[in-house]
Amino acid sequence: MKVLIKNGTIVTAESEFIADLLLVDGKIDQVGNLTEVEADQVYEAKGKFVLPGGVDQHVHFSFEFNGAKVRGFETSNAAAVGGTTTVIEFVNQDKGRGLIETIDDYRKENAEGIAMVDYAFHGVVTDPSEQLFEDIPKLAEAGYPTVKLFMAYKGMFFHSDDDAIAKCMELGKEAGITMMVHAENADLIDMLQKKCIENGQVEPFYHAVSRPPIVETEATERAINIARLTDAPLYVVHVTTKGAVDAIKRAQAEGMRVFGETCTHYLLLDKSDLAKENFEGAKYVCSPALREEDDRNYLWQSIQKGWLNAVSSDHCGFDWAKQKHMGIDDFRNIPNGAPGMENRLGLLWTYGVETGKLTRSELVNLYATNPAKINGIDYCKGSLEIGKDADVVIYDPSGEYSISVESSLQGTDYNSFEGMTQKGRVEAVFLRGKQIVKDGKYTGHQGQGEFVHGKAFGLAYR
Ligand code: DUC
Ligand code: ZN
Ligand code: ZN
Repeated sequence: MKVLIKNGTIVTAESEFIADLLLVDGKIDQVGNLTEVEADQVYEAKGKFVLPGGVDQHVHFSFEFNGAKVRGFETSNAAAVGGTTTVIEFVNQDKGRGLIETIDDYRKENAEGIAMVDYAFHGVVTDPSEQLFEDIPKLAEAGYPTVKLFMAYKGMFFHSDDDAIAKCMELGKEAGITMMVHAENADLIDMLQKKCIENGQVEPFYHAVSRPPIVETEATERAINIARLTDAPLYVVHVTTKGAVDAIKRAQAEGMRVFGETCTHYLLLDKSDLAKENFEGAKYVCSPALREEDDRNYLWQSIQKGWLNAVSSDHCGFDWAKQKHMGIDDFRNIPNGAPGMENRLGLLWTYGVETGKLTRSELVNLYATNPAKINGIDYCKGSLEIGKDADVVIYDPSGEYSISVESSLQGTDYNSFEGMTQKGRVEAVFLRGKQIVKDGKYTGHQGQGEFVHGKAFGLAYR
């Protein structure tokens, strides 16, 4: 099967130029002036931008909070219409089992035959047992070269102590496995939460009050110190605050291999959203908490300067009417997380590229190329180089749209970015050469997504 995308402006992480792109049997085959080439499908892309399919390295399709479970891979067509062709999902280790068997089983039951975009996995440590430690050197062979540990969430089954982080780093570095942390100080949050509740401060806004920037800064610094002690690389997920970015910058200046990402909602939403009336604020309860303007501005600067390496969605699809309402009397019971995989590219385009904060190449690097490298899937994903998977997005920069839950495929009853303007839109998407989005609408089918085998020694080791 040959697809010829003609006359578009091809955007790579380095440059942009007008050219044709030929996709053959699911791979990028040629880039250039291809007027003589015959194809089964010709797509006219004049005036449009041709981007690599996005890699969203931080989505939750199985996260559970107080018994509430997020929407799963059956909603992954929302990623596709948002220009993401690969998602990387976090899978909690089953207690008493190793990570590899847990993820293998999860993959068969929850992703195969259901996913509508390609997918890979990060393991999440819940049980720092011998089984886990024996698995770490074998993770790359299984295709799962990244592992996350939660420093936050005291008392919850997925919380990890510092000794587990150190042990995982020690073992991981030999095998090229990247350790990732959710960096927030669990003890301090627990103390601040109790204080709020004792004072009758039970509303969603106090979620943010009990998780101030300093709890993230402290944990980020601690994680960096553990990485220093063990001489291992570190990847910090969802960085939201200046103090944490500065800790990462200092470590990088020392020559340490410390990397980080931020997420669309931390760039664009505000702590004041949590104060919305009639429990609307619960829609914005995610962790770390939303910040204020000074931190947001610093995050934009951080992605411009390369202090942070990627922008993810941290998509976490709880609904508001039932699940978020579990915390109507106590913000601690509101499931943490916000949906967003559908809007990542449109938002970065509108509020990054269109405002002059990002070049189109910087956007491509942050939303596709770097995430592929970080997770060891850049041998096939994240760029439009010849030989790579033909995952291609056609972005039409014309027109303005209003983001709304009404048109959303995320399967939740709200959209975190409701009412915000989006400039341009994802017009078409090809997944390994097959068109899965036409005229902005999903046209693929369940099970079309395939597992992507992650390789060891990702960006943090290069
Ligand atoms: N934070 C969230 O907001 N959701 C999922 C997990 C997390 O750490
Ligand atoms: Zn997290
Ligand atoms: Zn997350």
